[in-house]
Amino acid sequence: MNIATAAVIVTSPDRNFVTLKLTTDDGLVGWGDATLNGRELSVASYLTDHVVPLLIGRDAHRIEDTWQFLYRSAYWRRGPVTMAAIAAVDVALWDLKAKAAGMPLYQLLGGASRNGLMAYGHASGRDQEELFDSIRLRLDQGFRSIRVQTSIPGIDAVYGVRAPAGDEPTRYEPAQRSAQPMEEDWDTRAYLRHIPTVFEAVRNEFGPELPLLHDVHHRLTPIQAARLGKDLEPYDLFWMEDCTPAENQDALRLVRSHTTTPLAIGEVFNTIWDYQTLIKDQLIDYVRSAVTHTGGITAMRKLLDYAAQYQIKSGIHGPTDISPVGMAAGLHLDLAIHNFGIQEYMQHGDLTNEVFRQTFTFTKGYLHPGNEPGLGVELDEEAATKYPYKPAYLPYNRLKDGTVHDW
Ligand code: GCO
Ligand code: MG
Repeated sequence: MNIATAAVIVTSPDRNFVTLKLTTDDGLVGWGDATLNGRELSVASYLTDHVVPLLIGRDAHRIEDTWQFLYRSAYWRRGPVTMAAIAAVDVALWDLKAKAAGMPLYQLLGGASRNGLMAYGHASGRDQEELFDSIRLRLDQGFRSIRVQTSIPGIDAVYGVRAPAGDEPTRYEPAQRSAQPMEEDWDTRAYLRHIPTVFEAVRNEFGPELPLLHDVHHRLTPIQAARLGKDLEPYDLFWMEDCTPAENQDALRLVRSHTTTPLAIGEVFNTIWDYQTLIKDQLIDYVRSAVTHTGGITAMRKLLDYAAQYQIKSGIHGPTDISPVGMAAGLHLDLAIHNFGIQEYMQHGDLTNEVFRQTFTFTKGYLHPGNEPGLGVELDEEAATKYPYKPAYLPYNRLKDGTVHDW
């Protein structure tokens, strides 16, 4: 089973996606997700210019060897572009191997460790009424865990809050199709004052059972994050996510020593090394990496097995900028590992679902990758050509005095 062709497909149904298609000499097709939000064409070029020529003629069964070859032979290791490119190759090879075996991928990873994967949905609102409506909508859709984000009085646009009324009420898409990133504003003191009042209101309305999550999106210093974690303790969060910018792993030591609110981190990490201190010193509770951005199934399996030794669980990143191919890869891994925690499920739009034909299911709050051989996702190339690439950027933040802050 040698690789005969490798092609990179860029398509923009509801948003931009980069997909790698590998074809073997015996006619099997494997898919890998290489989407890096706002920097899509860099990964497409990395693959087309530097990886595709190396793949032709290689034995598609040699997944570990191909991973090591791509990681080590580049000399320049790590980084989101490199690791997304390696991930795409790795996931496409796992798709091929599972198709060759006639099994869903999770079977090759050791088989199911559970019946389904608890997923959390996103709720947000510009005020309490909108937020409560949004939570009710997610509950009606079957979600049993909810991420809560709200507007902050005094701040015009806040991460995670859906577009103004008139748009589809549940759709939140962080990247905007435009030539320049949108500018948003930020005020940490206003945020720290407001958020605990939101969770108090949500608990009072929806009761003590519902798992609630919150994404801080890298906005705080360690001492600010420690305070927020403490202030949120009465509301029993499932996790507080990305509370500080992720580069400094030791920052979490200070947060950890002040609060029992569980901590999740890592959607912008791309290797196991970004977690080394966090895991061995048990500074976090959940690993937020995406298969797509962390070197694929091969690397994520090692990362999550390492985390398991320290009772740290998975919380795989599942926003809309992970394509259905990347999403399915995460679901197969989630089902197989022992230390599954929760899976983010942001739900793709109709156009995306037209381009990527999927077999994973969402029933009563639980995801399942399905039982088709491989990943269970096929890209419809004809449909993909209808949606050419459109430049889109994530927003960025400035403080009131104009200083650039973390988005
Ligand atoms: C999440 C994330 C996303 C990111 C986006 C950036 O927790 O789902 O924070 O919404 O902002 O994936 O590309
Ligand atoms: Mg996040």
